[in-house]
Amino acid sequence: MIRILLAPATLALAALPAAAQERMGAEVTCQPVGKSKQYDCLLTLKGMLSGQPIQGAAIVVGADMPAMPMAHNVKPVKAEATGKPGEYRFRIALEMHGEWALKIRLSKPRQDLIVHKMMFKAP
Ligand SMILES: [Cu+2]
Repeated sequence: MIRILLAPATLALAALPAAAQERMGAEVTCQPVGKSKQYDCLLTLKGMLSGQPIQGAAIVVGADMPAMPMAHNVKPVKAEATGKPGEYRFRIALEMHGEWALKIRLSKPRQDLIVHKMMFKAP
């Protein structure tokens, strides 16, 4: 009985476009801007299973240091599409070098939060 009821729901989910259901993953690479603690970053957003680039996303990126909770107050920035499918760029001003957790907050294609830890070393 339960199996019969579940089957149609599973089919309906499978019919949705990948971006509407699949978990999203982000790859991020950053380069320091001169000798400042500003970084120019490229973010690639993909479906974690399909690897398909996710286009038309609305993304705001914030940052915290996992080792120093509440110590920093980095202004979140909007990421802009570069034109390459699934690729976005943003410039973020960090307050010190070390390990940061980028908080990649999406409002499109759906609400999501991807936390991406990475090291920011002195140039
Ligand atoms: Cu810190």
